[in-house]
Amino acid sequence: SLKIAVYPGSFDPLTKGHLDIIQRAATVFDKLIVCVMVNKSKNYLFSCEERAQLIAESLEGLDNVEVDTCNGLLIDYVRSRKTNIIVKGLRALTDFENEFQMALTNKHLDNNIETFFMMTSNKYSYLSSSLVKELVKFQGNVSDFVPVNVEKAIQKKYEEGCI
Ligand code: COD
Repeated sequence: SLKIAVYPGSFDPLTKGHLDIIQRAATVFDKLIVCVMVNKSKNYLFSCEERAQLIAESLEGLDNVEVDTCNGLLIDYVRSRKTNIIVKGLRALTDFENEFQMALTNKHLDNNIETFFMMTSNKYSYLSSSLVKELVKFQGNVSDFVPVNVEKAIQKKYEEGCI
């Protein structure tokens, strides 16, 4: 049977670190669904639709990757896509604690759920969406950290006074 995996996140906005996980996970699973979701502890710069649009624009050549949005519970979404596989990325120790808590909570809610962690690539290990937003706020160059379409979109947010 086809192995379908869900890669959930805030993606506010997509970085080259996220993209690296997407590209690598797409070679491991038959189909990868990138799902833009809500993390209650975050305030978002981009709307859910904007975040999904920026991801979709960055997926050129990745034919087995789909983008979706959901504002519900992750495990409900995963089940609705007829799979039990979640993919997450891991950067430093700081990610571990959070991801550990979420993976075990999801497992408790549905024992059938399996979370797979992919180690960040060394060159993106320090990269985060919040770092990118901070750089743009002070007009630092983020072209090494985000795809070109994201760079344009975030610069526009700056010009609109949102950052
Ligand atoms: N290299 C590798 N991986 C990276 C990098 C990088 N440079 N940057 C980020 N990642 C990974 C993160 O570790 C994470 O796995 C993923 O990419 C997405 O990261 P973010 O920061 O965009 O997304 P988060 O952490 O805010 O996403 C949290 C969710 C939205 C998935 C979570 O809150 C959730 O599941 N929400 C839905 C409601 C729900 O079910 N809540 C209960 C959860 S137990």
